[in-house]
Parts: sequence; C-alpha cells; structure tokens
Amino acid sequence: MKKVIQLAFASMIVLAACTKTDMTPAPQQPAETAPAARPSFTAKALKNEAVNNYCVSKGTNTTRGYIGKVSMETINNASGNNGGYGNFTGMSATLVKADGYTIGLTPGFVQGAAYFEYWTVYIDYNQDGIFEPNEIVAKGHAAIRINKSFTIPATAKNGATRMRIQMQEGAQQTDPCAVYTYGEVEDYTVNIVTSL
Ligand SMILES: [Ca+2]
Ligand SMILES: [Ca+2]
Repeated sequence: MKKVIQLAFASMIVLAACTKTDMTPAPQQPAETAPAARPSFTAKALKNEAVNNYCVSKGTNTTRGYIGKVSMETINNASGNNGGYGNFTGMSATLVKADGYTIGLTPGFVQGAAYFEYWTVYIDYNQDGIFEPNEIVAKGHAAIRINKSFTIPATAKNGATRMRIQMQEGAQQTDPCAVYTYGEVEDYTVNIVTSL
C-alpha cells in the first residue's frame, strides 16, 4: 500500500513537471515564415459585400424612437432598440433584377409616446461601397408602420451588397453617412440575382 502511494505521488510530480513544461510559451515563429491566410475563392466571392468599407451612420439617442422592425422577403427582423445602430448584415434577402418588392418599416418607441419618423432606405446597387442618391429605394414618414415598394434596376450588379436603413425623428435624413441625434440606423445584406 505504501509503495502504491509513493508511486502515485511520484507520478503526480512527473505530471506537474510536464504541465509546467507545457505551459512555457513556444518560441515565436518569425513572421516571414508564418503561412499567409488564404481565403478560398468561394469565400472571397461571398465576402464581396464585406470588403466594401461602408461609412458609419447612426443615431445617438433612441428616446424619440428606434427601428422596431424591418420586413422584406426573408428579412423579418423585430430588432427592437439597438441604441442607435444595428448591424444585421448577417441577415439577407435575395432580390431579382427588374422585380418589385415591398419593405415594411416599423418604428418602436420607448415610453409609448409616438413621434413622426422619417425613413431613407438605400441599396448599394453598383457595389462601389457608396450609397448614391439614385440608390435610394424607399423614403417616407409616419408614426406607425409604412410599406414602401420598389423595383430592382436591371442595371444592378449581381451579388451580395448592402442595404442601409436610416430612421430619423422629425426630418428626412439626406446624408447616408450621417451621425445624428434622434433615431436609428440598421444595415442588412441583399443578394442581387438575374433570376431565381
Ligand atoms: Ca432596431
Ligand atoms: Ca453605390
């Protein structure tokens, strides 16, 4: 019995020694020899939308309303209060060129008080990373949900691109890169195709 205990104790020491050795940091590989990360061709194509470094736009105060819900095809997002900005680019809808779609825009309010909310919706159709005036797909204002219809231009570029939704209290926002006080911005992904 005593020998067994001694053996067990000896193994514990060996184990402890090994653990200690394992914990010493491995020597750093020189940066030159580290293999470069190579995204696969498919991954690169799918990430096309993410490559564009879109400007920041957000509200800084949601006490006069936030984007409560966005509905369009497979996007049906009761986002609630995101504090002025919600990044939902992980959500996407596939839209066919020359086809018509409707987007539902619902404001949310903090304490029951309703305000007039002005909406501006962009889709970066040419995928250049800039929201241009001719890429505004919906505009409108109300204190309740509005539904706006639009048609995807035949000239839109195929692939994943960004949809930006701005909601501002009291006035139409005309700068897609604006940081403003009352309201919220949400970004989504849309996938433009020639046909399904
Ligand atoms: Ca929201
Ligand atoms: Ca553009």
